[in-house]
Amino acid sequence: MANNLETFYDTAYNLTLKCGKLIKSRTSSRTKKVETKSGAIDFVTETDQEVEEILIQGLSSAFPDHKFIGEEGVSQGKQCELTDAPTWIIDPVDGTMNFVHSFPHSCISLALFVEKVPAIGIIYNPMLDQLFTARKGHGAFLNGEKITVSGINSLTDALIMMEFGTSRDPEKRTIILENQQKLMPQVHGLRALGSAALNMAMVACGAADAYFEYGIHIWDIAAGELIVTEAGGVCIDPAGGEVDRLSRRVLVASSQELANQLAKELVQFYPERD
Ligand code: LIP
Repeated sequence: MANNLETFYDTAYNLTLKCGKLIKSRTSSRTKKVETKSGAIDFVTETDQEVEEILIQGLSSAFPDHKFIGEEGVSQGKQCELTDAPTWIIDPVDGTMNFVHSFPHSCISLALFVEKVPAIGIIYNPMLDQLFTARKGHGAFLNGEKITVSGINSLTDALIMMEFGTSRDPEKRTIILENQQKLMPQVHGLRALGSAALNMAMVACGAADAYFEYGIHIWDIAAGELIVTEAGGVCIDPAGGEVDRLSRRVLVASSQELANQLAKELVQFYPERD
């Protein structure tokens, strides 16, 4: 499988660069075709759909026995089922709201899971030419340079990423505001890039120290989990304990100590599982 992983990685890498060019060529367009999905501000564009099709077509022709979980396929009714088979987990444009507004923080998030654990992770922001990569056991990289988490192990020294999300659920919104109120006096600062994958990439390269969110999906976090852990960080459930990739909840941090402190502080929210 090791040799195969190299082939899987090389094929995914080249397809990601090809799709990045497509996204970058369209980011400044003011005539994007935008539709809504689960709610009034949960957007999908023709670029999201086209990139997912290119990735699935390219990977399935190269590896016919591989399976796929893609954001747009699932939103059109395909199964979101993770088996032991090699499975590509795809968010074709993570940060679609940012893409719609030409705000340059969107990325392709692509991961390969084998026997239900991540083996390859790729996060590519073509607008800023940031290519985050990881292969299990081989470390994490930004544009080919090795990256590591900050190692910060105290909330009082931490820059925390958290999101407002694209759901207008009043209970969730209340809990987001409660967590902002609780954390603001204790941490260095709160930030939101509008992309789960890019938030996780910031933790992986030490530009932020932790990120948590309720309401994300496996395709938002699949690549980021491996890139963070290969950079020396941790990925857990926001209440502590093992991450459950279909629970729509995630917390990553530069150290277990920081993860535990943050989990202890958070007001919890439990979305309906995928
Ligand atoms: C986005 C996530 C982000 C979340 C947004 C949205 P999308 O994914 O990356 O963390 O806050 O609500 O779900 O929809 O742009 O692929």
